[in-house]
Amino acid sequence: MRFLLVDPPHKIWTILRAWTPSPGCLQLLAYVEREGFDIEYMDCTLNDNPWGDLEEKVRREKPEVVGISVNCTAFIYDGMNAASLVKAASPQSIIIMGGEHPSFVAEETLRDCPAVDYICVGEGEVTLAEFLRAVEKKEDISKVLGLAYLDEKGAFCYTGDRPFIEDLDTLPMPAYHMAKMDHPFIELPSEGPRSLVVNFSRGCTWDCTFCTESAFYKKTWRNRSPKLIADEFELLKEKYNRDIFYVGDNTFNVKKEQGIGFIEEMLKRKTNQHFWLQSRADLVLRDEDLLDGYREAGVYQFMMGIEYHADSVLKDIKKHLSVEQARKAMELLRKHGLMVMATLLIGHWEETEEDREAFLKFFGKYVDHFGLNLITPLPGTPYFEHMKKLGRIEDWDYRNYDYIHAVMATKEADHLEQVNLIYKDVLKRYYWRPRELFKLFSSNPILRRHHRYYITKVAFNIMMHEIFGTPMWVQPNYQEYQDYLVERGEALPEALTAAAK
Ligand code: B12
Ligand code: SF4
Repeated sequence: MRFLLVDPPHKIWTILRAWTPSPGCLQLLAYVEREGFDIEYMDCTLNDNPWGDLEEKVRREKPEVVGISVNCTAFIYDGMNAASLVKAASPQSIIIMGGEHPSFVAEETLRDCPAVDYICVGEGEVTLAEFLRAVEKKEDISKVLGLAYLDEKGAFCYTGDRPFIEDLDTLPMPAYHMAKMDHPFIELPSEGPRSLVVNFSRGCTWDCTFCTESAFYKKTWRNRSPKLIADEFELLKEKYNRDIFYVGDNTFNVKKEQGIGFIEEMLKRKTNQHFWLQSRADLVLRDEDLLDGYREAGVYQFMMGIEYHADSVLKDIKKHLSVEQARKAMELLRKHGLMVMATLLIGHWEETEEDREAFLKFFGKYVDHFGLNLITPLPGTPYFEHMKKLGRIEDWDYRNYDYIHAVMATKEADHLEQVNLIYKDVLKRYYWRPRELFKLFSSNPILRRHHRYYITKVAFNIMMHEIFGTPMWVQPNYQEYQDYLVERGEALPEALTAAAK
């Protein structure tokens, strides 16, 4: 039984310009490898000829099962195109897709992309292993929990919820040995070539209306123990020379003990690694006594979803935070020598120019890094359902659901293009303040590096694009799927060309 897990070809985000092997894929691979399956991994974004290499590999090897991973809504068409291409190259291969977005909209995805045979709904490890076993032994697949599919008559079937894995420590070490860890794309350019994205915990116990993480894990949180986290960091240092990490856990320290354990382990191991963690302002306040410990253990930055400078908006999105708490947490972090990255949401329905002025004034004072986003109705969230009901969603092209393209207008700016201009304007007004420009010469090397990267690469690229129409940055090997189909020349089955998204 041969299984190929595919992370489809994606366009790397212009702002981060970062790529990383998906922690979810590496975890799935490690799990099914331990279960004894013959597996392979293809992170197509890294291939010189992403679509061509995928087609060629599948045509040649005809794996029995091909898994396709889609973790962002904005990536769903890449996943569907990859599924169509795989099906055309090897019609007998069974295709199973997984990840947050297809889990939330399983029926829509199956109907939109007939090449997808099954969708794994929710956490993937156990479902995938049971699914592969059932295919191998030709057993009844409808008995495997967590699967969605269309039956012969086209009716939507769901086998039922797969319970969450109780103890994440029972999972094996992610399969870094299967990733192209020395590929030059694998880094966060703002953090340097020895950086990487990792993920240890799953979920969050809050319920902010726009958040997929809390919806996907049904408001639960499970963590990996600090000892295993430290083992993973040690491996990444020793074997892969990585020492700067963006820890993708949405809320690293839901429990205080997680922070205590992490600090103790990292201080004990003395690996001299550096971490950018994510948390909430109220948890930073709760854990004030740990902040020095975090810094000594290598943490240099906390990213917090502070979102907005007005309590009314925080209440609307159910942030369960006050602006005052946010302000105190930002001050506290800086007092303890930790940098503040605030992720922020603009583009609210009632928002006015005066609000944005106040927004810039407030955040301009307290943040080291400005994570500006447009509030986006991601399928699966209560916010999506609410906006859909109100008829406010104007753009249904999921490619634009990446937090930097407007898909909804506001009361004041009634065209999406106006909202896009507002977004760019706020970004510009923030970055071109003297205070930000001084950061280019900061004595803090990490802050200096970040700002040099954002201003000289990202902001400059956007400015040149706007003034002279020079192209926006895109990774050198990027190819649109449609262009691949055209370039490929030889006729493809009509169904495949018609299915191209
Ligand atoms: C790593 C990561 C990235 C990497 C992408 C790496 C990659 N190869 O895909 C980078 C840094 C490039 C990235 C970028 C973006 N990201 Co990102 N990212 C993450 C992060 C931190 C971790 C994902 C992960 O591995 N999670 C852990 C694993 C366990 O979960 P999982 O991936 O869901 O996988 C499980 C299941 O879904 C399932 N599964 C998944 N695939 C498959 C496949 C099969 C066959 C099966 C059976 C099962 C299965 O099984 C897995 C194990 O249980 C998450 C946040 C988070 N904590 O999840 C955000 C997250 C996925 N990103 C998000 C977003 C929006 C983005 C961006 C589009 C914009 C932004 N503001 O950041 C950008 C731009 C993308 C681009 N064009 O570059 C959102 C997605 C929300 C959504 N529905 O769209 C998330 C959830 C963050 C958030 N809370 O908002 N990201
Ligand atoms: S605190 Fe963050 S991770 Fe938790 S529900 Fe809110 S936005 Fe999601």
